[in-house]
Amino acid sequence: MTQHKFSFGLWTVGNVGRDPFGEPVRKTLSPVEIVHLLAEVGAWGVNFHDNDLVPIDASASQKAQIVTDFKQALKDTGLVVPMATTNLFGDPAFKDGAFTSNDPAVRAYALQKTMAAMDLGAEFGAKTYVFWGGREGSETDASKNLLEGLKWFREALNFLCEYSNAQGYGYRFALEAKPNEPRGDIFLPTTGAMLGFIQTLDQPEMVGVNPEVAHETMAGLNFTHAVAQAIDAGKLFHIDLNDQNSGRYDQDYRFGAQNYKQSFFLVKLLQDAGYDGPLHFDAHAYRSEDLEGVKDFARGCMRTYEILAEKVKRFNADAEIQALLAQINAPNAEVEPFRGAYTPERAAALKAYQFDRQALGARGLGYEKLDQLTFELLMGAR
Ligand code: 3MF
Ligand code: MG
Ligand code: MG
Ligand code: MG
Repeated sequence: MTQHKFSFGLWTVGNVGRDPFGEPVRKTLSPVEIVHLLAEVGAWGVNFHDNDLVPIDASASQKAQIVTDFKQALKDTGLVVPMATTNLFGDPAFKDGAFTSNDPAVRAYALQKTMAAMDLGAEFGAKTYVFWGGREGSETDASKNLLEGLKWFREALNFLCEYSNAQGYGYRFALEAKPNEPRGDIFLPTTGAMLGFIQTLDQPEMVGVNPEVAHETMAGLNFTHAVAQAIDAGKLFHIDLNDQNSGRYDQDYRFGAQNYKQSFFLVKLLQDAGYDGPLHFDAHAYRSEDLEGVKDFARGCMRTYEILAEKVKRFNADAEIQALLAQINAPNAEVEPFRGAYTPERAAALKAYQFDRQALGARGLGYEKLDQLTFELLMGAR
């Protein structure tokens, strides 16, 4: 279990099972209890929002005690804190957003709260700082100047990049998109939108993304494709793994609980690309579970990733699958000269070449067979 950097947020295994229609079904665990639970199930790291660790109205002395106890728990268990983040969505002050609230005092408070949370994360050695926009968005666009909103969000991130550097924290920022919740409409709702936005920042090299399976999936998008775009851009700084049915509420299921095949392709992408950052499970146990069920949930997330990583190895070593892929991707010497950067000669040669269009369209691609072999491999039938 230690080969991968598996981490969980305090809010994940600590989830008490409250939902919009029902009260908590599990008792609140303290941060120290959660660290010990995570150590017991074999996790590597623990992440937190500022207020998962330190309640929003804690006094300075309460905070100092909490920090001391948490540090001791980390020391006792060997768990690390790879990532920290800010809760900019729970408090009523953020009902109209944080960095994009129309109220300049809320925007200033959001900056202040984030600096304090960055200080807290840095105390525990966190190197990734996540920004999930939460309530950055609107219900009615009558209420928002959308261009101002984007400008305010940019100003906040530019400010915080400078703050991180000035403090010597060495953070990399990871922006997390989520399309369907909790506002009526959310700004920058997809990983692709975040990637576009990052290029407009003062220090784009400091900022990447933290995509989450459930978030792209709930919008009916292919999450693995979003992650591929992030990897291609050199921007996959962190990842939130879980599972989700398309078109449903925010389910945050155990990784791999629903979409086995899609989870496999995601793990394959990560493994083949050599992603070696944290694998964070942003998920929680079914509401039906007690504390033992929470441990089953956490172990299940990690074990499913391990099993799928093993399946990736088998897929990459499977002679029949690899022969089929080699055939599908066979080079074609005749068109080889047309590949590469533009030159006037290459363009002229390509324009003059006669393609057999009918033959191109007539060729069967063998994807049915490939997909069936993939299914059989995943089911343990080969
Ligand atoms: C919401 C989320 C968030 C973010 C977190 C920052 C509560 O659906 O996914 O989890 O991941 O705020 O990482
Ligand atoms: Mg989420
Ligand atoms: Mg959620
Ligand atoms: Mg998340």
